[in-house]
Amino acid sequence: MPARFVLALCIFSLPALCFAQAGPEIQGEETAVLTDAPNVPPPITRDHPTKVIVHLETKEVTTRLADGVDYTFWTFGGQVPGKFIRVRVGDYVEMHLGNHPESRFPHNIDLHGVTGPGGGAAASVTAPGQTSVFAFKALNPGLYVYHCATAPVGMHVANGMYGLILVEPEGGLPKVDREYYVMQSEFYTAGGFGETGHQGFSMEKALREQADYVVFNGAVGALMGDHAMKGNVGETIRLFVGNGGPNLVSSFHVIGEIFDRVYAEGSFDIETNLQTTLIPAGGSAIAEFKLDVPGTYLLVDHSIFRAFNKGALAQIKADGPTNVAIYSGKLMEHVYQPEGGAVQVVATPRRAAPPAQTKQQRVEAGRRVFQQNCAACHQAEGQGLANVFPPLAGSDFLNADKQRAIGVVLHGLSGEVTVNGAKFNNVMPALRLEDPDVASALTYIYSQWKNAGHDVTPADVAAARKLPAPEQAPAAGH
Ligand code: HEC
Ligand SMILES: [Cu+2]
Repeated sequence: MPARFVLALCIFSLPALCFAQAGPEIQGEETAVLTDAPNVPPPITRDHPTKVIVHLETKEVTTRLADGVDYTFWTFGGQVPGKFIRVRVGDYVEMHLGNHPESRFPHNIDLHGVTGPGGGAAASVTAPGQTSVFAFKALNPGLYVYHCATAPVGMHVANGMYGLILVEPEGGLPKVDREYYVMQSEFYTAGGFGETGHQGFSMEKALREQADYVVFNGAVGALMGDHAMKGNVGETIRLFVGNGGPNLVSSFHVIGEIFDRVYAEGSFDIETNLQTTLIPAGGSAIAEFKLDVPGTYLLVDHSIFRAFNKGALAQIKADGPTNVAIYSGKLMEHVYQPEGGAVQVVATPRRAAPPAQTKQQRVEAGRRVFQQNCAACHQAEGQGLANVFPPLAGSDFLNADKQRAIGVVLHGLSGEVTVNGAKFNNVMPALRLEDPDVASALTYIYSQWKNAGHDVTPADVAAARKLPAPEQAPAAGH
């Protein structure tokens, strides 16, 4: 085809033909399969580039940020993070960005996988009720963040406007058993963490980078409990992880797993055997690991207060047979213990004083056991932490059943529990304490904060140890 004729076609709106001139030929046309997190579109099996049409809709929706907390999210596709887009290197992508008629603001899209000014931002500014179309060739393979870049950019991103686009390399990615889409981001709300009701965006906190919430997939607990990601022992998991920011860098870590392979920062250069990988704001990583032993694995931002106090927790539940050659099942690795090694009572220091004999002695001895082993999570006055750690002070759950309370300390607790009308769905690890310490801690707790005053003796604990562990949702104590 004569060059001048091709140029004329380029100008007169047949750009696919232009691209056909550079690199392998574009063959055919398809509409992209888009998915909501944590799902990922199927791998690409084509061995040639094609024209891919992507229909993406920006939409402002009010929904759950945490239990009892609503937020008005601005989204790509109705959910945070935005739809996952999967194409192949060399593809010619025609992006149709529609802005829902009920939107209050114009939006656009800047894809980090685009070579061209603004990553498509200026070409895609779209008023409510309109659609913009632009096209680009996916020149570089990688896992890329896309986000809204309409002014004020920070606010559009802070409200939830980001997602991931995967540009597969030639020949695709190695086959794995399961792929998931996880995106971290933070929210700046008028009220503090857990303050109920509809919460507006706080520009002031965003400027100071003081996030109230740091979450995976747009809400506290979005990937916990019934919504946990799943796998089986023997399977290899691939996580496509993005960080929407707007401000914070993620120290992405899976408690109890080592990443066999990481495509750091979303580039297809492989690093092996990593514990924690940094994901910049506006960046990504692909982490792969084989599930060797069953249990619940926690995804965290290892800037750890974000995990246990601001929501940056997600779960993968692995089913299958135990393998004591790899993991004995007696050493707890599921939950990180903030401050003072709360759970790590490998050996309680020997006391000069004889073991507590009377109830009063147990109350006195129990104060220390409580402070060293329980207070990091349940707080100094047993008041707990909204949405994360249930209270022990005045706890109806605790007071109703002394046997059950002993069991909680011995075996841990997970799955949903309701304490004083509030729901918790978190993981308490089994605590490795000796019987007299368990007895003292509980006797102390029962004697405090208007609790029921039960006496728990070492004999009670010894008897409870002989009973089988109660059934629990995730395998907290195995
Ligand atoms: C690593 C954090 C952590 C530590 C340390 C911890 N707990 Fe818990 N505890 C939790 C979590 C989380 C739950 C709720 C579990 C769920 O949602 O299923 C819980 C629940 C409980 C409950 C039942 C709910 C309630 O509030 O009555 C009791 C009783 C309890 N813990 C007692 C203790 C005692 C006693 C200690 C110290 C000996 C202790 N915990 C140490 C995290 C912890
Ligand atoms: Cu926007």
